[in-house]
Amino acid sequence: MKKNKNIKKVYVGFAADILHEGHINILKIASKLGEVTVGLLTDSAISSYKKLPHLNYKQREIVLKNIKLVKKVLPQDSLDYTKNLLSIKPHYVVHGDDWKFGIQKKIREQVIKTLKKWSGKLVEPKYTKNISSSKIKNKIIELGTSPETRKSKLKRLIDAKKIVRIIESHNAFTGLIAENLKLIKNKNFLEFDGMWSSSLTDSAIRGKPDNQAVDYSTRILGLNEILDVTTKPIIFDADNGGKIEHISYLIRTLERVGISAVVIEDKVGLKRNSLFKNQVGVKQDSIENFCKKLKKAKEAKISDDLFIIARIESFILGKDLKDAMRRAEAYSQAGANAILIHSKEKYPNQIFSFSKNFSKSKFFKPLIAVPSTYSRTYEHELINNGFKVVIYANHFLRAIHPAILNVAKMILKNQRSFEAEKKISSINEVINLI
Ligand code: SPV
Ligand code: MG
Repeated sequence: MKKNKNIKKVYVGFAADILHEGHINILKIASKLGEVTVGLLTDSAISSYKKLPHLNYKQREIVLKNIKLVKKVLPQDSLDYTKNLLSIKPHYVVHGDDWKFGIQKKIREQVIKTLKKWSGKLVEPKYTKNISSSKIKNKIIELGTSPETRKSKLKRLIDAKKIVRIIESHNAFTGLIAENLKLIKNKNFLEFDGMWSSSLTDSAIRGKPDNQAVDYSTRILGLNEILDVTTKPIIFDADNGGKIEHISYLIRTLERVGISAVVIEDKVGLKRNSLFKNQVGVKQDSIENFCKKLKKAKEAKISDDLFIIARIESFILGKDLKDAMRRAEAYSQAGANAILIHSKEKYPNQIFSFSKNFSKSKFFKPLIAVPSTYSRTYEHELINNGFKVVIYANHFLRAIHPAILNVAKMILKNQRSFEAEKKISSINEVINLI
């Protein structure tokens, strides 16, 4: 059958995570103008300006393809419409008039400019009031999340984002800050993507050294309080995973509560924090033994969504790139889903030479950096050097420490708390956080 040349082409850009009557209204208007192609934003396009969608691209595509008002669904891999518009050359683009302001204003201007090239038109129906995906999503956040949904988020973020930004959280209060803080900088939406459950800060808040004196059960009790009030994914620092005979129980417990990733480091014996200057007496595991541990951990997990992350301590213990590479390839073959390459140098040269080498390996896995000592390093440098996850491993604890000391000194010195008022949040601010 010949294609009817008089049928007009209509383009609609959608994230379409939670479809509501506002979307249907747009589609009805669009389908009256001609055949509708939906440019469906990919997960990575969406996460460039707001949270990862609840439904992944494939799930959203299925829903849209089965709506009779829609003729075709195509991926739109950036917020900018230009690439798709140039290839389709639609007669019309339809979008709610809400994008005249805010973060999408520039995108709209670019659409108008592009459409001009073939005299295409922008049609902007009035925005449907009191309904938006963001409002529905906030309601969902109030309801919380399920372990399954939370667990799968890290893997999805790694697939969708240039870099996944993780911050240490050692209690529910800091968890809430990681969960809720959002910033717009140069029209970019910025937030933390998830939380790091650190052995160092979990020990420090209990007044104990980071040598596994605080056992897993105690740490998981604290973790539960964070899980109660947040929805973002959590990476658990499991030190060396404990005894090989016990590791499957740890993995199962963590998976059951909805942890997204477990980091296991290749050290043996009494644990000492990796950032300690003196690492005398600290031993690295043999490759063979550590691979056995990784395999056990892999066998214990139920779903592919849970990441087992192998942490390489070669650079911490003064060993060279060759050693780190040998381990990375072996750990990857043993089933690690990602590699955390640790370093306590002031500059990232060590980990960058590692990533350069490892990226050429057929056993390459996503890389994780912990820039505690090389804190001058920007996230864009990590991205350019092949890193997928950055963990700010202890910063909330280090933020609290000087603040508390300072206020404690002020109260002691002045023998009243008035002077400290300007250094602390108001009671209202604290109440409103919760
Ligand atoms: C932690 O935060 O407990 C870590 C990272 O394991 S480090 O302190 O650098 O060892
Ligand atoms: Mg640790």
